[in-house]
Formats: sequence, C-alpha cells, structure tokens
Amino acid sequence: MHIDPLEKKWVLISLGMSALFVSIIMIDALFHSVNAPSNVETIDSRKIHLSKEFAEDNLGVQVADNGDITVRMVAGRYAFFPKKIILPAETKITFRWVSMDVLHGVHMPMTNMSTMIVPGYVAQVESSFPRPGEYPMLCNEYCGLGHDHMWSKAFVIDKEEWEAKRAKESAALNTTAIAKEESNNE
Ligand SMILES: [Cu+2]
Repeated sequence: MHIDPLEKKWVLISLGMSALFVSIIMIDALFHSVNAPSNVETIDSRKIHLSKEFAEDNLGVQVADNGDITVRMVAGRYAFFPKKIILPAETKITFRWVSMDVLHGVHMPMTNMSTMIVPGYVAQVESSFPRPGEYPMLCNEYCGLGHDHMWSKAFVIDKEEWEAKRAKESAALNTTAIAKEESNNE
C-alpha cells in the first residue's frame, strides 16, 4: 500500500499528540491525584437539611475519633456552606459535597479539587494542602445569574496551630457543658 510521505508525517504527528494527551492525563491521575470522583452515592436533594449527615450543625470540618478529617459542604445558589472553613496543612482531608438545588461545580485553584456537584449525588474528593494560605472555592458550572459571586474560602493553617486551636475549642466546649450541667443541678 502506498502512503504519501506527507500523509505519513501527519499520521505520526496526530498519533504523537494523542499519546501526549493520554500521558498528561495519566501523570495527573497517578502523581497529582486528579481523578474523576468515582463513588456513586445518592441523596435526596430536597431533604438535605433533614438528613443527619448534611444537617446545618453537622456541616464544615469534623474530626473522627481516629483522627480522620471530613469536610461536609452544601452548594446552593449562590454560595457554598459553610462560607469559611479552617483546615490543617499537610493532612489528608475527605471532602463530601452535595447540592441543594441545581448542578454546581467546585474548583480550588492549585489543588486537585475540581468536581461537579450533581443534585441527588454526593461528590467525594480526597485532598491535602501542602502549604498554609487562603484557598478560594469557586463554582465552575454555570448555575444562574449569581454564579459569578458563588465562592467561599478555605483557610489552611499550620498543622500544629490547627491542632492547638482545636484542643482549645473542645476544652471550651467541655467547660460550657460542665457549667450547664452544674447550673441544671442547682
Ligand atoms: Cu455556579
């Protein structure tokens, strides 16, 4: 079969481009943990506020007994709730996102956080922040007229500082609980 040399050249160029794109995707997936969210977990979007997990006082940063950190966030026109969260640097953090109304997305520049938040599903992404600083969370799916203003902030601080702050807060919570109990007993 005769192939024109010019045609051969362009076949090679297009194959080379395909190989380049596939390798970029593979490098991102394997070394920068940029992956498609793969857990399929459904939730009733109309009843998020009544669900145990995404009730208002359960949102934000939660630390399990074994030290695992989970951040639960609700996206709704036009904000992410809670609007401000404080996280430790250099720590694995599991984010769980739900939408209360329409399709949203969340993107945190310079991190692996970029996912769609589809109504009816929980989007789960594991992330970690190597450096302290302010990280904006932006909506990257057009969701209505206020879309441009839909963003929140994550403040990432030193791991030690974060742990000290948390210990102080839980101590303060304990003292108020004890004070409450004492006043109830009186
Ligand atoms: Cu949006």
